Amino acid sequence: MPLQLGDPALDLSRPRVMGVLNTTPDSFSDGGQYYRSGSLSLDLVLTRARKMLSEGADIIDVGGESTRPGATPVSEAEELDRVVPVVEVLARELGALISVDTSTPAVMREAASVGAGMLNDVRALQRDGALKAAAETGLPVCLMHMQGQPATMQINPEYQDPVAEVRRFLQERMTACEQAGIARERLLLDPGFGFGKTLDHNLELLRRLGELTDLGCPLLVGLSRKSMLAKLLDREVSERLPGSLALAMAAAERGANIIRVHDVAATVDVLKVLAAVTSPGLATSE
Ligand code: 7PM
Repeated sequence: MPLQLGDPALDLSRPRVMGVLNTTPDSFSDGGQYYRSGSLSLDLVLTRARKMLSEGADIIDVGGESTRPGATPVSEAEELDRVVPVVEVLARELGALISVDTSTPAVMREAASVGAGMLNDVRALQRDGALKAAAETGLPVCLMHMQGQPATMQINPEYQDPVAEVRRFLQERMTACEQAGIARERLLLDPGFGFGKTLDHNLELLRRLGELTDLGCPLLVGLSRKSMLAKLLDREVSERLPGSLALAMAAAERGANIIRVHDVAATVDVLKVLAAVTSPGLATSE
């Protein structure tokens, strides 16, 4: 049975694009851009989401908590304020598939009640009450691997074998989900690039991404503008588009089903070209 991601269900037989929409005032690459005289503007958010959809995004990922090392933790009330009205307006006005980047049970519940179509948790439902809350929403859930906690995860990440450890963690969380009433058919998995990983760990995980496909769930990856590109290319965040596109293409070739990106139009182009190269006849069939 295919994953019921949106209605009608999103067809994951080709890679799809998830556009990032961060409503934090301090996010590392697109923070603060939806604020006008100090408060979050739903108009600015809507304009941005419309643009991403017109460029070919299939999902909009709304997040209100910055997981950047050193970022100030957000209270539940603050996260609710930053996320719930945004999800509500996007779901209602655009009818688009909206994912919520949260680890907070109350945000999962509220977002689901106003029309979210998917949960995306960088903590893989490990917070108290998150398994239960996610189960009760009935929504698909993306489980991501992270080593350590956001504040300290990049200090000295260590693995014997990053692929084996990520696999083991994801399998364990899949089991926890099943025990909490979240069927495997509702899950997506993500190795969590940049979350407690060195450049070499990230590259090995990407090189061997195909080894995660047999876990039996669609794979989601986030590589867009990440610091592995700073290390590889010595580029500022605003100069990481070509590198991000190369990473997106490498991920798609290795079986990624959903690519989480900031630059939707460029990524859609890359995936179209890749699809034309991979499947003869596709380019001219419509
Ligand atoms: C600082 C560090 C700021 C990391 C922003 C980030 C992912 C995600 C994020 C990912 C899934 C970013 C990240 N990354 N959710 N949320 N997978 N599923 O670069 O890789 O946007 S936040």
